[in-house]
Amino acid sequence: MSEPIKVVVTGAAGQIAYSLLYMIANGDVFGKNQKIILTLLDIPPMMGVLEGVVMELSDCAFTLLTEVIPTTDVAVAFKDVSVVFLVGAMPRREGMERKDLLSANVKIFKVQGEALNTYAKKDVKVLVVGNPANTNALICSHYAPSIPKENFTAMTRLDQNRACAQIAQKVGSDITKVKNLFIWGNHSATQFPDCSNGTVDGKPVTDLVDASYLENEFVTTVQKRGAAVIAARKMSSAMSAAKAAADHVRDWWIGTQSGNYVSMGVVTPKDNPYNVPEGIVFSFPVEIKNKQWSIVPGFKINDFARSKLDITTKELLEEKEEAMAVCNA
Ligand code: NAX
Repeated sequence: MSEPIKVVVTGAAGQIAYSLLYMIANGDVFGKNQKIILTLLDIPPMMGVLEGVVMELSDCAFTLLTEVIPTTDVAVAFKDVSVVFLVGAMPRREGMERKDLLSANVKIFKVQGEALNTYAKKDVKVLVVGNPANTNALICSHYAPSIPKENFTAMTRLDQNRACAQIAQKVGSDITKVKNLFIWGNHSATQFPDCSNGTVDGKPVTDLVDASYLENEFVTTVQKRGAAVIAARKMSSAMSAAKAAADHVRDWWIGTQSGNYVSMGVVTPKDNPYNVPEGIVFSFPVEIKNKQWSIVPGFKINDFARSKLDITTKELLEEKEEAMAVCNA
């Protein structure tokens, strides 16, 4: 059994955390041999609810949990932390687009970036789930200059999982046979879910499903899936978001399998293989070895795909500008 690691979940009294905490404490993310000190950060009005979550974690009798620390203090939460799930933010409600949330939420991620800079381990791994996730991750990293930019990522794994589920249903396949569907760009309605490199049981998706479905209905279904869940449930995706956060961090911690890549929002490096502008958080196909991600080069980007990448890039550049203006105000 390894030494315990400190893991923080923010928004710990919220609905995504309610599913996510179970997965972390049960060993689904860091493995069944990794003990965990679980720190739960939320805001003062939620402390009563959080107390109930702490009781339930206790009542689950998880063998891997060495300690559970509920707090409202970022200094307590982030001190010597190894892994952070930044979930806490104002959620999107019916009829709201993610842009509406930007100015409220970006300030939270500025404060949390500064706190991570001061208190966290320098090799801390940070996953941003709270929306607008890509731009929040960028702001968080910007205000934590002592931590490498590679250590901040944004979640597009839910979109990837949604894309895989749509294709599995379309061709009548077991989901485990669907590989290498990627999400490019922003976790928003401009994201580009891309099947052009995907396979089902080793066969190209493009040979199994007609191009017009892949370029139209498939793209919009994945782009608008979050809104569809809100319309049906009157609340945003929670169980599926928690599962995706667990998938994202498990792959970051343990590594991806050879030839089976995953989508992650990462701070774009200068010379990235897909000519995306430097310094935005953009979702690419990545592989992960020794807890380091790298963008997988060489996937074909046809004219249709390039036009989609350009749209989502434009949105991310605009969000960045807006977010920096809010932070500098
Ligand atoms: P909830 O409203 O259920 O929970 C959010 C929690 O965050 C609340 O308990 C709230 O008190 C807390 N919070 C607010 N400000 C905080 C702060 N400064 N520090 C710590 N905690 C704070 O929302 P939930 O459904 O759990 O969603 C959380 C976030 O995930 C939202 O921003 C939502 O939009 C986003 N999502 C992101 C997804 C993605 O794929 N990247 C998909 C699902 C989800 O929509």
